[in-house]
Order: sequence, then structure tokens, then C-alpha cells
Amino acid sequence: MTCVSYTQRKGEMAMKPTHAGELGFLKGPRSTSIAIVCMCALFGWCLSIYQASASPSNSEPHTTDLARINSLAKALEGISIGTLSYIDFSAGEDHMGHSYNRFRITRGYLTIRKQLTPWCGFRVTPDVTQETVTTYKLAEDKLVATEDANHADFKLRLKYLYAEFQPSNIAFLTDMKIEIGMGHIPWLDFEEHINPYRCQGTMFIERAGIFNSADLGIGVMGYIGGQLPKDYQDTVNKHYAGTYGSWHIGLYNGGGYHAKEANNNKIPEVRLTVRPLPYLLPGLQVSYFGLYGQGNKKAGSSYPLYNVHLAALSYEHQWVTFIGQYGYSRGNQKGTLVDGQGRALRSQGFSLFLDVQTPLLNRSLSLFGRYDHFDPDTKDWIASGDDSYDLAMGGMSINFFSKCMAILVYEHISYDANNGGLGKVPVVNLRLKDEYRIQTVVQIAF
Ligand SMILES: [Ca+2]
Ligand SMILES: [Ca+2]
Repeated sequence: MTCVSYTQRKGEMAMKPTHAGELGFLKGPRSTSIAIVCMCALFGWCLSIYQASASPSNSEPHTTDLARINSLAKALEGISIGTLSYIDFSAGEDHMGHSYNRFRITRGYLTIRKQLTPWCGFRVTPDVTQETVTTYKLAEDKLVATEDANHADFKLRLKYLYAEFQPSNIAFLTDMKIEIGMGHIPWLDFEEHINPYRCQGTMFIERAGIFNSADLGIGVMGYIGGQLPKDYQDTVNKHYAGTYGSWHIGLYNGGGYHAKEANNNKIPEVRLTVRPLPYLLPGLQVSYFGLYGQGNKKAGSSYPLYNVHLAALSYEHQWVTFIGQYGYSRGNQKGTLVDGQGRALRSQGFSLFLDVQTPLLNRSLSLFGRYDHFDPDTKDWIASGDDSYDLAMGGMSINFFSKCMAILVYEHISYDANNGGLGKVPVVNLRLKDEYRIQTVVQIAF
């Protein structure tokens, strides 16, 4: 009897007939008969399936099917699904002088929204993160920590989960929203809708380790004096498009979305943005952001001060976007920017960002650059002498569909002798090496 055997060599699956040369079962009258019988049986089975699906007995519950479709359509009413994902390839050298080149997923939002009524909605957004697993070994009576790269799973973690209420306008306060749950805190979402390159990395104040973008609490936000004309919103920016500006006040746990709240202190936060010349220079805005409270980790016997003031001047136009900002902070969200006595460090810095759209490639090609300077200890309590860092980047982006883009960037960070790294306290004479990388990112957003 003819049969077929399989051999696998170096990952290749090869079909090898036992009769040399050809597939033997296609030859010979007996084999042909068996093949015909098999084909007829297969055809008959397919026919019976088709007849069963088309028979009157199955078309009877037609009304039931319609009811199911209607109920499914009703359940899907007001639901939208979207993503904001960054696929990153970077090559460079870190502040320890280690070279690297790797692909990474640096954001993987899956956002589901449901508008329940005209005034009430819900949003949930998990994000992808790759966990860091550290193993510890005892060597010469000391615990030595090593990162276990073979057990660094990608995991989903909650970024946003909130109920959203849309109250009616009150005089000049318009387009209001109330977020209750894990929602936006007032600053970063605003800045990230001016600087569109969050896919490159975090914004200035988050890069400096002061706070991140979401927290548990309640926030109320809205516009001042209605919305700018549709033409401006279509060609420049439809977000935060209040005629005379926008605002956001809130009360939050304070630890941010990475942390569990460690104290009872709640943090009031406020952003006020004024658009002084909405008809002459609609893209010009002046903003203030502030918060006051305690950091999320004890330093000594009490929680350290956490206090931020940030001022920004921004300008948006079809061809040019600019934002310049100055930030002052005491301590940080985590409660880790403290000296040996538990005093929250005073820190300050500034950031400049410029994006220019070119007429090339049907206006989809833009050039951009950013410069940050941050001193984590302006009083030099920890180290006398320089302890700042400077970050410079420049690159280009191609917007290839709606909000989808690809960017190519060069980034360089230089550290003063006593700087302890981004978001860390100074360390006397640590002397971190300059960091640099060439980075490409593809952003998918819909
Ligand atoms: Ca708190
Ligand atoms: Ca300093």
C-alpha cells in the first residue's frame, strides 16, 4: 500500500513519497477508485451541510435573529474602540556607557468608550508595559541585584478608568467635563496636545521625575467663552480649543497611576490657560499649573512636601508650533526627591520645543527640536557644585495617515558631575556618562 511520510530537517517540512520520484497514490486503477470514492463522500457531506443551512426549518426563527441583531446594535450604541500605540526602535548608549539597540513597545493603549446618555459616558484604557524582574543573590555577604531579562513579560496595566459627566454651560464656562476615577491630571494631557511627539518620550516635567499624567480622583475642566471657529480647529488644533482659553481643577490621591496611595493627603491641582488674542493670534496661549501636597513616600517620620508651579507660553499655527515653559518644584509625586534629613529638594528647569511643518510630501513632513535643562537641587543641599542635566533632541516626522506617524530623532542627554540620573536625587561625584540614541517610532492612533 502506498503511503506518504514526513521528514523534518533544520526546521523544513518536506513531503517525501515512499515510491521514488512522484506521489504514488495518484497512480494505479485501485488508488484512483479510492480517491474518487473519497471525493464523492466529501462532496456529499458539503451538500448536506449546505441543504441543512438553507432548509425552511432553519429560516423559521428569522424574527429571533432580527431581535438578536437589534439587541446587539443597541448594546454597541455609543461605543467606540481606539488605540494609541508606539513601536520604537532605538540604538545608542546609556548613562553607564552600555550600548544597546532594541525594538520596544512603549505604549499600547486599548481605549473603549461608551456614551450612556447625552451627559454621561465611561472610558477604560489599559496600557501595555514590560515588567522588570530583579533577582537577588548573596555574594560576599552582600545582596547583588540582577535584572532577569528572560522573565520580563508584557502586561496590561490600568491607565484610565473614569465616569465622565458633561454638565450644562454656566455663563462663560462652557464645554465642561467632570472625570471621576483614574483620570487626567491637569497638565500633561494639555501639553501633549500641543507637542504631538509623546511617542518620542515623556514631556519635560515628567522626564524630570516630578509627576506622571494620570491619578485617581476627581477633575472638572472646560473652556472659557465657547469654542474657536471650526476652521481653526480643523487646520490647527481641535483640542483645548476654548475661545479665551481653558481650565482644569481637580483633587487627587497624589501617587499617580503607578502607585498605591501611601498617605491620607489629597492633592489639589489647577491649570488655567488664557488665550489673550483669540481673533488676532488664536494660537497664542499663556498657562499656569500648580499643585500643593505631600509626596507618596515617607522621608524620616513624615511625608515630604510636594509642591509644583509651572508657567508656559505656547503658540500654534498651521505651520509652526512652539511651547516654552519654566517649572519649579519642591519634592516630587513619589516623595523621593529629598535630602538625607527628609527635606524636599527645591528644583527648577525650563524646556523649549519647536515644530515646523514643511511643504514637502504634501505637507506631511515636519522638523522638530526640543531642549530641556533641569536642576534637581537648586540649594545644593546634597552636593555642592553642578548637578543639573541637559537634554537636546532634533528630528523629523512623517504623518502618513490621520494621527499615525513615523519619527526619526537624535537625542542627547548630558549630566553634570553630581547628577544622579533623570528623576533621581544628586549623588556626589557620580559622573554619569552622556546618553545618546538614534530613535525611530511608528505611532498608530485611531
Ligand atoms: Ca496622597
Ligand atoms: Ca544644583
